Amino acid sequence: MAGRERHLNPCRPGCVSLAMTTSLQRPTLLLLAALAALSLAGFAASRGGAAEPTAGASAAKTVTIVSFAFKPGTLKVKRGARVAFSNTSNTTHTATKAGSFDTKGIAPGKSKTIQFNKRGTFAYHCKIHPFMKGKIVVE
Ligand SMILES: [Cu+2]
Repeated sequence: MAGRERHLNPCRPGCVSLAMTTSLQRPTLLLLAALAALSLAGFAASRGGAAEPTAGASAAKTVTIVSFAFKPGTLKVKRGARVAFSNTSNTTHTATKAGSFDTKGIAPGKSKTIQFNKRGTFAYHCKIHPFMKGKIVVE
């Protein structure tokens, strides 16, 4: 009896400290693993989410024509994105890049949508007011 206790006693602090370290480390490791998994999943989801609308071409970006300017002046989009040129001014305008795209005349209050399927920088202008300039950067 006494011999057994003496034999067990030295073990107990060791066992307890071992149990304590593992019980401390295990949740931390699990938590880290869970966080890593979550951030990976979130990353994958955000990547997938970002890629899908452009492929589906459902979400159009907008360039607003305000008086005699394109806003934003430079718009970055993903390849395949649709860009709506929305004319909020009281004059007809175009967004034109010779050889690439041409909205033709956009009457006040109207908009025209162009899909950008090629990568590159498209510097366009208004055919009616050539000083009106903008850029679409397709990535
Ligand atoms: Cu114009």
